[in-house]
Amino acid sequence: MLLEAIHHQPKSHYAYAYDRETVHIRVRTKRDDVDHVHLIWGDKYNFQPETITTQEMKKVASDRLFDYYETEVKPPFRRLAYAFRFDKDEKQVYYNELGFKEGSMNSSGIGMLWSPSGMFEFPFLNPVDVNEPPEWVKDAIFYQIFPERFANGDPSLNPEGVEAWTSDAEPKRDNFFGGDLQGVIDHLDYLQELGINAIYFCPIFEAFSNHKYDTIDYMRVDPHFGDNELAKKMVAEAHKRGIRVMLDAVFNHSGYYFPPFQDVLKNGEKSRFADWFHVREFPLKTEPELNYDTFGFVASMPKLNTEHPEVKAYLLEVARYWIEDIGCDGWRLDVANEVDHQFWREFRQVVKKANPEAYILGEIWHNSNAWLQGDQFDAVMNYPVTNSILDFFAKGEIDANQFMGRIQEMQIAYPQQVNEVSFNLLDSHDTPRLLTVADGSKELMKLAALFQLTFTGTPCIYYGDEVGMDGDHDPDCRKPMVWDESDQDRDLFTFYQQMIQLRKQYRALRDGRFRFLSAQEGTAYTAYERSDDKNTFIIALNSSDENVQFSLCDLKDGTYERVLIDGKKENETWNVKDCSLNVELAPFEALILKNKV
Ligand code: ARE
Repeated sequence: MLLEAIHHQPKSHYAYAYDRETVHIRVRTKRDDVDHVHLIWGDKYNFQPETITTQEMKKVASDRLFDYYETEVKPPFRRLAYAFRFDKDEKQVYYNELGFKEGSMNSSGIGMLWSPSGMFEFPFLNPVDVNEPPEWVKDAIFYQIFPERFANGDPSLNPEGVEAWTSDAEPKRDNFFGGDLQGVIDHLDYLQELGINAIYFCPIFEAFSNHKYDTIDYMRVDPHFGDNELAKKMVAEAHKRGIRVMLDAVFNHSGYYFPPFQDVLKNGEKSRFADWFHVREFPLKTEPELNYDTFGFVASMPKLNTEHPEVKAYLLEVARYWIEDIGCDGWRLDVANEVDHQFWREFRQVVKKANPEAYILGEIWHNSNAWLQGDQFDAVMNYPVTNSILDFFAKGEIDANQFMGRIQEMQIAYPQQVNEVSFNLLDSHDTPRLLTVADGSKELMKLAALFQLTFTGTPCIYYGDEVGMDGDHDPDCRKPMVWDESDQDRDLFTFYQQMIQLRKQYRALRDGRFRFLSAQEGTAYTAYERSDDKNTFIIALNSSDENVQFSLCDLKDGTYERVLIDGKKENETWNVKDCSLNVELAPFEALILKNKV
């Protein structure tokens, strides 16, 4: 047993409150190194041999190097003292805060270990500290809209020099096509037909550029998009159709034409806004290098000093206004990891007070645990999962075993309630489109989307993917939406519609348990199970261009029916006997089986 590989950290994603009565405990071991792991737990004020419970932990994830075990406990007095026991062959090793001890519980020496002061502790489960993301997000299927490119509903608002909305239009860094909020309202029925029930809007506030990440006025809808009244109407119209609305908060930096920044440019040190930004010396200059902080090295995006009380008060009022007065359901936070944690803690208080059900989503491309402890964000844009899905299904760069490792590594990286509302996207306005990443292969695109739509977490579809739009890196991924049905891929639309419908119909596909059933080294096929108390789905996906045959084991016996998606016509029945099933898949085939009830 490699003790050096064993890891546990109290009060972290290894030991956290899942809800107001349940604590999840996890521990890591070297991969394939132990036979069993047990959690030994009791009340920290009554930790006696007679009162402690020993319960087996379940192996829930494995990556290349490690296995991860998990169990849940509902401590009657909301507090815990605990230790672990690892079994391998005849050997037993105990592990608590004092370290490791070999032997049986009664053997000499172990007694020492059992003083409560040596145990790991979960000191108290205080309800206010429980990370409780809004329930609705588990059921949400988001659709991302880049407002300048979705639909032009009011040409009278067009910016000067607007270009024609054609299927071969070429998006550039600085050209405009005239998309607006009326255009969105006009197409809410389309979105309803597709089945999505939440929209993520890229910024809609007044700004200079076509992407609007360079805000001029945070309290005002961009005049080329409409006005605040129209935004309110749009939100109400969306709500009528059961669609929630999330806006983009660009609080890390303002735009160049943000009046306080203009004032600093003009008045330098004497400006009453001089401390609103991070200026190293006055007057401001951009050559030979910037003497103020910005987003990246973009001179037109000066970084806001979110520690400054006035800046804070201003931005927190913005946060409140769009939720409380306009009725929006959440915020996506731009460049979230470069803004101070303290600001986000206060932001959360304000937003949740305005609407306790609001969703707070950080834009962070990396492991984000520091923001996901319940005091800042509900979730982050789950780019590590995006990249794993793309690398396996769309690019074929990793095998099933590496795919499983990377997916499970992310699942174990966060508390489970965070995974349940993680924002799982396959592309966005910042990346090439899914179809382009899949090198134009619709079959591979469908497999990636199928995984996304049957996986734990909240899926988001980038506008136009559902009708076969392609596009490379920004700005190419921001083409005007294809509205002419004859130019739309209707087969793809139907596929998305069916998958969305399926996810909406079965809770097991949203927040049910997820486990891999097949993920062999060197293979380009995988299988997994989603299940809850009622339904069990077995899903097998072949992203290779060959017929494949494999067997699955450790399944629930019974009769399963094939779920008919993607043009499959025949009704098929499958039997799982002795917990196993043989599967044969044609090239790029997807098989979804559901237990017959
Ligand atoms: C424009 C051009 C780019 C050019 C850039 C620099 O389009 O091609 O490289 O200028 O001059 C917005 C616009 C962009 C615009 C940018 C600057 O949408 O079109 O780029 O402003 O004017 C990192 C950040 C992450 C950020 C991405 C882009 O961590 O927060 O970079 N994403 C948000 C938005 C963007 C937005 C901004 C930030 C600025 O979603 O749309 O850009 O408000 C790795 C790293 C990540 C990195 C990621 C992507 O994985 O780990 O940290 O994200 O790559 O680069």
